[in-house]
Amino acid sequence: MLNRHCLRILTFVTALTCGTSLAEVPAQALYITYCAVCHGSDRLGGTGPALLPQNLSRLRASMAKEVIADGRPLTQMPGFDEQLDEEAIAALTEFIYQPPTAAPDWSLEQIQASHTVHHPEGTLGDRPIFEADLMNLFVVVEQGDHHATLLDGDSFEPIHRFKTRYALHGGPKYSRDGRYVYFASRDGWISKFDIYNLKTVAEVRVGINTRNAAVSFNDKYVAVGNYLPHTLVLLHASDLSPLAVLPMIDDEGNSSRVSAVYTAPPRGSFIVALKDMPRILEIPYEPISTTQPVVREIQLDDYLDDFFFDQAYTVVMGASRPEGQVDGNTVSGRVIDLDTGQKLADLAIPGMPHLGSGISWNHGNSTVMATPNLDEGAVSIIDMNSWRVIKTLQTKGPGFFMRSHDKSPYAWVDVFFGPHRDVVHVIDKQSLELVKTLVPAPGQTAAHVEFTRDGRYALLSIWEIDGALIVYDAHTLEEIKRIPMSKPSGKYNVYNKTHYEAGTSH
Ligand code: DHE
Repeated sequence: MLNRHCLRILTFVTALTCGTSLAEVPAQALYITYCAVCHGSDRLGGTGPALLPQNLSRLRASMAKEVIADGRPLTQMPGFDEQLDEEAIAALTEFIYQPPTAAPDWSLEQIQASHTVHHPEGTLGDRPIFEADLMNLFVVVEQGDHHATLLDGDSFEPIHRFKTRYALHGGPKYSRDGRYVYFASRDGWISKFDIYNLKTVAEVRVGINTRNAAVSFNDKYVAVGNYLPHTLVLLHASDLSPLAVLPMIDDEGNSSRVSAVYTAPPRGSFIVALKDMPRILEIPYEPISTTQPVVREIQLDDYLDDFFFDQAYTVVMGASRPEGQVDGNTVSGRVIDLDTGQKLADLAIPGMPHLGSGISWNHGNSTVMATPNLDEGAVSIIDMNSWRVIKTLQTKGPGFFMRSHDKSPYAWVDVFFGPHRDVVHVIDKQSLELVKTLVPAPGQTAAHVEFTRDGRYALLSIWEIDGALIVYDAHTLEEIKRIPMSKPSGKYNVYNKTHYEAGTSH
């Protein structure tokens, strides 16, 4: 018996053989013929990524057309310009940006069906198969060809380069001993990689459009936040087997996307930011294993996401989306006490602070927090006792990532957007002044700095397909080494991440 897909292909083939122009073939039939085998008949993804509006929100339609016509270099995506004319490519593009008729779901059964254990626990050796300071390793994500490089943080020599899932997002997370690293892809894949043995040990697909993953400080659980469907998924960290799917639905039946999930080691809990509900959720690590996790709700006055936590995880700063007005001042953030659930302060920062990229350090008798701004060329420096903005530094354009290290006198901030995206600013942490502006590769985006374990060197990405990782002496600000890489994005030092360094994102 012919199923619906066969029927569509048949309609399409018949249309062609009858001399019908491609323009008359329904876009859905084109999709089934050319795309479904890799991207799934329901557009939820397969060997290729999901092709739904939510997954494509970061790809311009003009670029999508180019990819359909010419393919994507260094991936399995071929070009179709010989089979499809301009009108057919335009119709296909329009089709993939249309929402599906029914909201797609991704159930516990589908998660279970995707779960694969390549190397069960105990089957691989317990010692690293290479020599290096295991606490000074970096994982560098290379977006250009969807790979990651394990880099020795002393010699700055790559140890191993391996394939990742398509379009990783958010920082990869380490187990406490630094042996395992967990990656999340925007398409919902979570992968667990054994650094000692240089092997991916388990994988599971937990959603259709995923935000990020967090690992509990007791190394037992992985929590993953999804935009699609509206769920938080809890996994066993040992083999990534699913434990629970928590729909983000309130008593009235309203549901919300998860903006991000964070682990809060001193609290022994996960903290969940919601995009469409004015509340924060807290889920203690225990008793998650009962599959009836306790969920504490903190009600808010407005919608907050993009969180920055103080080092003790007693206070969270969240960005208000959209920003509000209090006493005639623009308020773009709130400070919430996580124990009492009370609002401590409004943050009077203009524009759109990128709090998730914020860093903190001691300054005089206080602690300050600095955040770039996604809307404006400004870095806001906030006193964490008074919650007042004590300084606003003008930069050459909106920045995305900020970084420092306890042992470094400097904080680095990139200029991610605009004509000066090749520029990186260096800020003196005591004078709170810009002391140097570097242009590492004129005309090429320079972004995302991370420090070595001892803070002596700062590593920066030239965020281009033919890009590079540049190693700087973090004191003299001189370039030490340039390592070619394919659009390197984030880089993550095992020590700084597992010790929750104040100068790095957590
Ligand atoms: Fe990210 C981290 C949200 C766009 C690269 N990004 C995060 C985190 C959040 C977030 C909540 C922290 C999670 C974590 O690390 O576990 N990012 C968002 C957005 O809401 C936004 C603005 C829009 C979106 O489409 O998601 C966004 N992010 C981007 C990009 O366009 C970037 C530059 C390229 C990309 O990879 O898509 C980007 N985000 C990153 C990186 C981190 C990140 C490299 C990890 C930072 C770190 O150093 O830890």
